Amino acid sequence: MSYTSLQPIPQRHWWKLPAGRDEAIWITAAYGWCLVMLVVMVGWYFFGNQNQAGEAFRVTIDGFSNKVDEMIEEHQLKDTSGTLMSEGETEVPLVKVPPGSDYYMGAHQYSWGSIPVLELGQTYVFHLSSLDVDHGFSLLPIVLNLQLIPGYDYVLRFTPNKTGVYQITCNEYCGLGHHLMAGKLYVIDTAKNVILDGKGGITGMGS
Ligand SMILES: [Cu+2]
Repeated sequence: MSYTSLQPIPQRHWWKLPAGRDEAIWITAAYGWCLVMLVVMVGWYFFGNQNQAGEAFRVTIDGFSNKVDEMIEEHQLKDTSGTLMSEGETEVPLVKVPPGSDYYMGAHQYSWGSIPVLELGQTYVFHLSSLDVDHGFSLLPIVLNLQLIPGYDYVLRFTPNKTGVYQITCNEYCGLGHHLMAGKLYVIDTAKNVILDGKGGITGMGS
């Protein structure tokens, strides 16, 4: 039979009865697992490469914006005819900084400002910030998510280990054009002739 609140409970002080064997095993196992997870949670900080450096600096929007402009001015790619390379309706510049150097990415409504072209296996120091409101930097298909807040330079040391075209999306609602805020990042391998195909992709992969 079943009990409802209209009927008296089956036994007074039922919570004082000793736990059954099954229940005791379950509680012990769950508690043990909690302790394991507690240790592992701290362990993740020391093992593996999944942690970011957590390095950030206070900056001014104008100061950061100047850094972005200077970088684009100096390192925007040129095609064989010497024409500056860009993509899309809004002519987003393709920028290739020397390996080991800084890359300044200033997110703003509703663009990422530039398209990085990186060499496989080389380390770059990314500086990520916003030039207006809060934005979210999301690199796909790698699941890397960072919050970009105006006035802070978030430093990310990045060493790509796979060639390809990566997507950058904004994952923080930033205004009416938020859904348009899709960017991209190329990882090429010049030594192996995995290079830009000039049509929004790369060529020479899988050889
Ligand atoms: Cu957004």
